[in-house]
Amino acid sequence: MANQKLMLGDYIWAKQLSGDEFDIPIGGKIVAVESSRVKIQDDDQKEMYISNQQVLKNMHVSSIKGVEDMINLGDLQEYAILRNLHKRYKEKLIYTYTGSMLIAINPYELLPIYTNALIKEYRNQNTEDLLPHIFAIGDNSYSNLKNSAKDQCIVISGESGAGKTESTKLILQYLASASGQHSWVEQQILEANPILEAFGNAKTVRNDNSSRFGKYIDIKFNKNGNIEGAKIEQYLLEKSRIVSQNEGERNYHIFYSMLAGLPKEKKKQLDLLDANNYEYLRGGKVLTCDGRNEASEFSDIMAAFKVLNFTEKEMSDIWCLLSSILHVGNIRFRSGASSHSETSEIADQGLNEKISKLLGVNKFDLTVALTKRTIYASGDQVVANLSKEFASDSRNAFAKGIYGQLFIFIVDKINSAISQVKGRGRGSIGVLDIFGFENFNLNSFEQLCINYANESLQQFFVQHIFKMEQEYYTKEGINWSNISFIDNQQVLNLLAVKPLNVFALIDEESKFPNGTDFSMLSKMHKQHSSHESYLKPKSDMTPSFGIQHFAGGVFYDTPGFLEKNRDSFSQDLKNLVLSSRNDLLKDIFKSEQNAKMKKTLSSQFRTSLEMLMNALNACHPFFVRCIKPNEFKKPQIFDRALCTRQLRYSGMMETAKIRQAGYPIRYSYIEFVDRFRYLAKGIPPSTKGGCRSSAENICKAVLEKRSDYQFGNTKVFLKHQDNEKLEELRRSILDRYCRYKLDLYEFIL
Ligand code: AD9
Ligand code: MG
Repeated sequence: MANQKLMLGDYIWAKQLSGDEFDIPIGGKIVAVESSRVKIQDDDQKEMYISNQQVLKNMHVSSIKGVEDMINLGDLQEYAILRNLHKRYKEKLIYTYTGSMLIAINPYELLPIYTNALIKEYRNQNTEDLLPHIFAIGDNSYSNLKNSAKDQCIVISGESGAGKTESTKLILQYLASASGQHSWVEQQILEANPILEAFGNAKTVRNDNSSRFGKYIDIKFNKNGNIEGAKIEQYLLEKSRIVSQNEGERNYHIFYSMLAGLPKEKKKQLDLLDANNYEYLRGGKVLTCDGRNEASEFSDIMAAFKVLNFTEKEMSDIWCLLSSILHVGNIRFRSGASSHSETSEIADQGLNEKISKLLGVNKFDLTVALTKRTIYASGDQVVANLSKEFASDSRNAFAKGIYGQLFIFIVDKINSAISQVKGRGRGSIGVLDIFGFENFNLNSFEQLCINYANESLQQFFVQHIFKMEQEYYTKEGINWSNISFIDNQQVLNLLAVKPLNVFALIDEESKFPNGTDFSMLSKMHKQHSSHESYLKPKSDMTPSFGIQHFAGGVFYDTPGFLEKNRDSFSQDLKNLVLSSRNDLLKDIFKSEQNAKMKKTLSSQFRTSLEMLMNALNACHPFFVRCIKPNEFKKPQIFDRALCTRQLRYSGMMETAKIRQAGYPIRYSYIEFVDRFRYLAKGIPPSTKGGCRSSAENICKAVLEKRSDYQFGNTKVFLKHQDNEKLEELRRSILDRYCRYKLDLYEFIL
């Protein structure tokens, strides 16, 4: 924006010279003007010099003030979205709408905005008169349900530590309070959470209370709008954490709580010592978690178990299985005596005895199940010895299998307590707290599943915002028929729809006895290389393939894929648990026993994802996008690059793209007349009224006849080029005036 007059007090957008990876323009207020540069103050109150060449344009009035709903940003661009959030975050306004979507930026401090009094305000007043809030989303979904009897869903997404689980809890708190009965089942639904968090959350480097599974809680309401029950669906618990943790991370909270909270006699009976005695708890080199009091957590968990009808026997069996897992982790193998092949045996027979007793199995059978493997081939059975290394793998598979099944059992048990719903009722509100898009240095099968889920949700989301944009045009009485948008159906087809799609190939190879990660990869390359969303690694030697996801390209390392997908628990281990005298152990593997052919992990996951998508599609959706503002878990720090990345991953920036396809610049008639009335002759000030016809006259006088602009019921809708033309003319008129009489500038603005 060279050769133009920049003025003190103006708000401008400027290109940053030492910008971050995204190079998003910054916004700021001019606080000093020099001949070839200006000094601006940004949203962190930082001052910096900007050369005239860096200046892009003046800020739209809506951006200067900031808006509660980004739909009202007159210039909806990435930089405007980012600045609006930044400005508000600094003012401790962590919530901002984009239509019915809510953006929530983790404050990393306790704000005084979650009181019961506030819940009442959101319930009793028009939410449009109140600040954007997670309670308003709860309230809108609840009111919608009551008024329309259509099922509602709230999709909460964001990356690890962004605040999804906290938001989920706040919504549940709101719904329980709003529906207002304080019934037993409400209590039970709220008490499910401490149990789920104990068994499914852990300290990670990103979040001290990271959920390692996805969940969908569907809350059912009766005809009067009271909570009647709920159903929890869980997705893809991270089982690898049971046996190993990265540095600085822990195993699931429940282990530490159990060790801190169980009475002495019980611990003795289970042969439990302190946490540092267990290999499975030592992997990450940390045993404690800041701000967590394990003993008091334990009593909360016990109380919650009781509320959810877990019997004394079940609880006792749960401690028994968890203790066994810890003991199993301490099993070491040594090479066996046989000289023919590599064999192994359990080094510590005392430990073997202890575990056998706890699990109610024969100690000889336990040794055999861990150190040998029966191979079934063309009707014959051959028993092979396992080396020390393979025996350790088998031990880990055993521990992961037990914990995984235990987790499923616990969720089922909770469901049996809370899902006693009679009849159809009024409908339901579902809350989805799911893992966001992931792209690490090393991505594996789990990331492929997670990103596939996000790809499906993105499709759902884009369709929704596109519809929302259309509805806005309709409301304004504007023709929107020529607007199209790009969706990600292509990627979904590649992953799971077209013949021999990525998941189908993985599954096929998993079932094929001779299938290997390598044979799977070569089939994959052969089948999909020409697909536009399929990425081949730079070198043919690299064992990976890539997918161009909506949020960026991700390469997946294939070693281990088939093993993970088979999710196998050897027949030997299965036979062992089925021979157990421990009721719970037998019970949790019952479903495994009945299934003739075990389903692969990806087919289980795809089935549950399909069911989820069907459920969501039948609902009126709300979206909550949680944003992590910085990597330090600290309040008041807004890292622009980090936030931009998340806004893009979350698809939030799609709203800008869809907007660009239509009429991106909007002014209310008053704003328009205030800003541009000097561009045409004889236009009265906005205070005199008649703004719509004034706006029409201005456009007629300034813009070309063939220009594509429209007059809506409350706003003028413009394309970028027309807006620029108006701005340019305005600047040159101001410039001319300013040379003579500076005051007029204030007057016109
Ligand atoms: V993960 O993908 O499960 O690892 P979440 O669920 O997105 O992650 P979580 O809700 O657990 O993140 O939030 C992380 C931490 O941020 C919490 O433990 C709180 O310390 C903090 N947080 C999140 N939301 C709020 C809030 N509204 N107010 C205050 C918050 N603190
Ligand atoms: Mg979470």
